[in-house]
Amino acid sequence: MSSANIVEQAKRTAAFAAVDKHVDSSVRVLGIGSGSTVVYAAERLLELKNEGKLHPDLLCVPTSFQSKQLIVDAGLRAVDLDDLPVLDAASASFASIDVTIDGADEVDSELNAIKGGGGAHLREKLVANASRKLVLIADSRKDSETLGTKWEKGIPVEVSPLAWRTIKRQLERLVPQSRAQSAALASSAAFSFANPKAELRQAVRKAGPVVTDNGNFILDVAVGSIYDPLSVEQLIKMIPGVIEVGIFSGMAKEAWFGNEDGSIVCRV
Ligand code: ABF
Repeated sequence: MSSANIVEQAKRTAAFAAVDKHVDSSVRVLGIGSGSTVVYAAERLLELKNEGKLHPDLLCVPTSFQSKQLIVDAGLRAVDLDDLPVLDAASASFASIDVTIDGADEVDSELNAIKGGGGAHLREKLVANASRKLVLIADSRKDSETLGTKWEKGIPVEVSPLAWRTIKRQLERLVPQSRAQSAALASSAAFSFANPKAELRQAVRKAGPVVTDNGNFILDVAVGSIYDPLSVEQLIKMIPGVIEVGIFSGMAKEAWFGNEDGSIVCRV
C-alpha cells in the first residue's frame, strides 16, 4: 500500500471506531465536523443507517458546506444549530447536541486542539460548544505532546476583512505572555516565538484571499510551541475583529488516532 493510502486507512480506522462507540439508536442529535477524516465517519453512518441502527429521527448538525453535503449524501437530515428543536427545555444544560464527531489538525496530550486548517473552525466551535461531547478523530500524525510542534502552518484565526491588515499587525506584536498572568501556574511563557508571523491565507496560486463560509478572511499565526493553549486562545480572541480562533482549549472529551499499523489509540 502507498504511504498516502496507509494514512487514509488510519483515518478511516479512527473514524469508524469513534462512530461505533458513540453513535447508536439512542443518539437523537449528532454534530458532524469537516475535513477528510470526517468523510469516513459519514461512510460509517451510512452503513449504520442501512442496518437500521440509527435513531429513525436522527438530526445532524453540519459545521461547513462540505459537512452538510456529507450528511445529505448519507441520506441523513441536516439541521442548522439554531434550527434544532428544543427537546428538553427543562434541562440545566444549554447543549442541544448529544455528540459531535470532528477532525483536527493537532491534538495535545490534554486534548486541546488546533483546528481550522480547512477554514471551518467558527462553525466547528459553535457546534462543539453546543455539544455534550466532542470526539476528535485523526491519523496519528496529529497526536502531539505540545500544540504547534506538529501543525506548523500556524493558528488559524478567522478575522473581519474590514481590518485584516490591522489585526495582522496586532497579532505580530503579541508577546509570549507569562502563564502566571492568566493562570498563576508557572513562569514559562504561553508560546515560544518572540515575533509571531501572521499570513493571510491565500487561494491557490495567490488568486486572492481565502474567503470562509461566513465571508471572512483567515490569518495563520505562527507562534511556535503553544505551552498554554487557553491563554493563547484568550489573548487572540480579545483582539477586535477576530471572529474565532482555531484553538479549542478543553473542549474535546475524547480523541481517536489511527496508526499506520492499523491499531488505534483512544485518549480521554
Ligand atoms: C476540520 O478539518 C478542521 O478543523 C481541521 O482543520 C481539518 C482536519 O482535516 P483532515 O481530517 O482532512 O485532516 O476538522
